[in-house]
Amino acid sequence: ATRAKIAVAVGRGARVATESAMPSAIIGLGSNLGSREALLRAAIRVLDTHPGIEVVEQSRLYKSPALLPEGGAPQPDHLNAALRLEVALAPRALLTVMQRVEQRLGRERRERWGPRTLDLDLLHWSEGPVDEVGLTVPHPGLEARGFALAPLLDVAPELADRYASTLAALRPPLEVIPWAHAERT
Ligand code: A4P
Ligand code: MG
Repeated sequence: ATRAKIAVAVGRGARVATESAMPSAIIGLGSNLGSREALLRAAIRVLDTHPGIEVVEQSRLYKSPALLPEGGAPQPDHLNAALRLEVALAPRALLTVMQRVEQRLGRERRERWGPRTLDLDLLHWSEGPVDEVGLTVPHPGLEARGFALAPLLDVAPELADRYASTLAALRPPLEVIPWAHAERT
């Protein structure tokens, strides 16, 4: 969505939207089934068409082996990325939009941690922590997951003080893949 559309969404009397005036969200995207990169790209496009959401930055694309639950069957590698969004929505409303995008792009919700066509997680919210039923931000898994932290830091350098040493200690098995070539690797 354009900045003009967001200014409309926040209503009359709102200050002209500038980068610093809008709350920002960092969201993580993941896919390990189907046309993985195409699904991530489609999710980015759909999110950006929402009148209350503007995609302002996109991370590099990362490939990593699936982090599995104890005793879990093997799964295909994941592709992960992160986006910085400027949003004119409350975090709960943003999560609802994210879940609709997951459904629209065919996520099969069979089992927790199961292979998924598309997984969208709200990793960070600029206005502070959120702790509601069904919504915890920062995302509870963030500090343990290199595949979420690495793309997050691509688009949120202001969070390096908080997370860079955690990411370095994890030494995750991540590979950076050029966007638009992942399906050929
Ligand atoms: N929920 C609460 N807080 C949040 C938040 N900040 N963002 C609730 C998103 N959702 C949040 O999520 C279950 C419920 O979490 C939602 O109803 C929402 O109200 P889900 O997406 O349905 O379930 P899930 O994704 O299967 O579980 P979870 O715990 O989110 O797993 P993750 O963190 O998504 O991990 N390995 C690699 N290499 N790369 C991956 O991306 N991903 C996973 C899944 C496992 N292994 C992986 C990867
Ligand atoms: Mg999830």
